[in-house]
Amino acid sequence: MTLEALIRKRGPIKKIGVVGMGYVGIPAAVLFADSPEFDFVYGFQRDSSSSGYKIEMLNRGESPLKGEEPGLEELLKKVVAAEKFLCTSDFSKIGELDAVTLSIQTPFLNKEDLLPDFSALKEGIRQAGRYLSPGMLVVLESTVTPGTTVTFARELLEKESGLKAGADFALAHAPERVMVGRLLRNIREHDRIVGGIDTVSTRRATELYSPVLTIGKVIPMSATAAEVTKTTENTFRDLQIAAINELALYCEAMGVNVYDVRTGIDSLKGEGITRAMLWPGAGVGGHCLTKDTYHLERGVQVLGKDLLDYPKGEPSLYVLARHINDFMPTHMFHLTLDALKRAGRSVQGAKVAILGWAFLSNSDDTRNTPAEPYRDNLIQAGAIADVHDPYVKEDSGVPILQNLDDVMKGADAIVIFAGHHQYKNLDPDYIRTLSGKTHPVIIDGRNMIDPDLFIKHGFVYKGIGRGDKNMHKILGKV
Ligand code: SAJ
Repeated sequence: MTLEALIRKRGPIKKIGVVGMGYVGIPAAVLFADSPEFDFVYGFQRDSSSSGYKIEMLNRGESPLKGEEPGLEELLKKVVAAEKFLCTSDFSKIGELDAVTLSIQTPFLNKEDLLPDFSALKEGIRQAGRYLSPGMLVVLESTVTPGTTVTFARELLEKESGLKAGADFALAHAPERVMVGRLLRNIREHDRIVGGIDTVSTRRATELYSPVLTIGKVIPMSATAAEVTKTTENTFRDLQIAAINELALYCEAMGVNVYDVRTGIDSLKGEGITRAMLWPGAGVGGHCLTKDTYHLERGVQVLGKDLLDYPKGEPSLYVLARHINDFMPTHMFHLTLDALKRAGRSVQGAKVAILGWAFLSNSDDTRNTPAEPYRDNLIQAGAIADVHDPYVKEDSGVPILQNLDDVMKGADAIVIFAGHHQYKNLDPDYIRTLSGKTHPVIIDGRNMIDPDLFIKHGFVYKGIGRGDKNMHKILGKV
C-alpha cells in the first residue's frame, strides 16, 4: 500500500504528540490541543533529574517557562481541564498517534569547534522510531544542519521502526520561529515553512500546521530547503548586523558619525532600492544568530561537498560576518584601553563598571552574551570588572549587581553593553561624583547617551561608530 493510501486509510490527523517540553514544544502542544480539528495531544518529556519536574507542573496547568508569555498559561489550563493535553514520560504512547513533532534543542558542544550536540535530538528521534506505525507523520521542529532530515533523521527512524520513510510514514521539517515573550503569537502569526521529504509528506505536515495558523500561512517546500531557510534567515540577520558593524569601525577610523551615514543611506527609499540598515553595537549574542551560520556552513560542506563553486581561497562571507560581530567586544576592549590611556590611567587595577549583561536590551536572556568575552579581556588585563544588570540576577558564576550606584562608585570607566532603558538617562554629573574621578571614562556600546553631555562634564568618551567624537578634546585638566 502506498503512503498516500496508508494516510487515507488512517484519515485526518486527530491525535498528536510533541516531544520536548521547552520554549518550542509547550506552545506548539497547547495550540494543537486547543484546535477543534484535533482530539488529543501528548506532551512527551523525559523524566530526567534536570527537567522531569515539568511533567507534574504541566499537568497542573502551570508553565515551567521563565518570563512573561501572554496567554500561554491560560491556554495550558484550558486544554488540561478539557483533558485534551497530557504530559507524560511514557514514550510508548507515540504508537497511538497520527503525528509526532520533535522540538528538542540542538546547542553547540563547545564554542570552539561549533559542532552541534544532536544527542538529545537523536534520542527523541529514536523514541519516535521505536513506536512508529504505518501512515504516521514525523516532523522535526528543531533547528538542524541542512541535510539532517533526509540523512540521519530518516536513517534513525527507519532503523528503529523497520519502516521506510516516504513509503510507510511521512517525514518533514517545519522549523520553529519562536521568540521569547511572543511564543503563541509567533506560531499563530508567522508564516510556517513546511518541508516534506516528498509531496505526500509536505501535504500531511501542512494538514498538521494549518489549523493553528491565524494570520500566518503555510509555505511548502522540500525538507532540505526548509532547513536552509531556517538557518539562512538568521545567517542573513547576522550578516546585516556585521555589515553595519564594519561600517561603524570604518566611520570611527575616518572620523565620521556612523549614525549620520546610516540616516543618509536609509533615506534611499522606494521600490526595491531600500537598504537593510540594522544597528551597530557592542556585539551579537543569543541562541540563534551565534550558531545558525555554522549550521548553514556545515550543511553546504556535507550536502554540497565537491559540488560548491566558490571564489578560490576566499572565506565564507557568512563566517566572516560572524567573525566581525564577534570582534565587536574586542573593539569595545580596545576603546576602553584607549580611553583609560587618554584619561591618564592604565587598565591594570582600573575599576570598570559593565552596564548590561543580557545579550538583548530590556531582556534577562544572557545566552552567548558579548559582554562575557569583554569582561574576560578586562580581567586578563588586570582590571576589576563589576557587572550591573536590572534583569539578570546571576549567570554562570559571574556576580551581577542590581544596584547601579554600587557598580559606578569609584569606577574609572563606565561601559554600556546592553541597551536597557535604565541606561538611557544617565546623569553625567551624578556619575562623575560617584566615580570620584575628574575625568571618568564612558564607553557607549549601544548608542544610549549623548556624547556632548558627558564630554562637557569632563568625561573621556568613546562610542561605537562615533568617529566624530572619539578623539574629542578633554575638558578641564587631565
Ligand atoms: N543586534 C545588533 N544590531 C541589530 C540587531 C541585533 O547588534 O540591529 C544584536 C542584539 O544586541 C543581540 C543579537 O544581535 O545581541 C541578536 O539580536 P536579535 O534581535 O536577532 O534577537 P534574537 O537572537 O532573539 O533573534 C531572534 C530570531 N528569531 C527566531 O529565531 C525565531 C531572529 O531570527 C529574529 O530576526 C529576531 O529574533 C528578531 O527579529 O527579533
